[in-house]
Amino acid sequence: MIRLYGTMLSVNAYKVRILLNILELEWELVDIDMAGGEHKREPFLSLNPFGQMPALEDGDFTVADSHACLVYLARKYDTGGNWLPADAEGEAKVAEWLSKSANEIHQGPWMARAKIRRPDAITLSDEEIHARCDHILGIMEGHLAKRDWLALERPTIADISCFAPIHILPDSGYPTDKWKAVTDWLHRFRELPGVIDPDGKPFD
Ligand SMILES: N[C@@H](CCC(=O)N[C@@H](CS)C(=O)NCC(=O)O)C(=O)O
Repeated sequence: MIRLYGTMLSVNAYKVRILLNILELEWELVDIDMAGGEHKREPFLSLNPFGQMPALEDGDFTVADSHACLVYLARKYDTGGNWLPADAEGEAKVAEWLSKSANEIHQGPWMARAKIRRPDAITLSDEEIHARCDHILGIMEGHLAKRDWLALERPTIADISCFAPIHILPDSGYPTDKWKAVTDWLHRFRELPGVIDPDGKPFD
């Protein structure tokens, strides 16, 4: 049984929950008491010394970081390579967007949500966070105006990773509907079989 360490509110764990559900894998969530600091002490630190969620355990194998978890699950269990292609060009294109997700999307859209949940920890102004969201969503808008999916002709783990923080962005006070191509992409992604909302339910 695969065990995902995280919380239902963690956006980075949400990325991994989406793929686990799409691949119809058997798994369980090991709920981490973030308020109580469980992720900052052992035994969690042995899974991820950075003290961040998510981490994943599959038998004797463990891996931390949402993108590493996505890569592992896709390579191990999606043997057709649909979600993570094995050819150099395809894999590089997916990596391109995983990198954007870990950097620009984390520093903008993810931060918007983090500020609402932990205003004590995030001291950036709303203006700065919204400017960062404008920057990355503007680039995505131009990119998605010409294609349906971020990396390839089909959805990949790059779309999963970028979808999670951008889907929940309106709840953090940033309107994504001003970006038409991004809005259409979010809609297309929600329609895919197995995609779940942050509560773990299928989209209506
Ligand atoms: N690069 C990491 C970032 C992980 C991350 O920031 N996780 C958040 C939850 S969504 C967390 O654990 N925050 C608690 C902390 O940093 O103390 C990933 O993609 O997994």
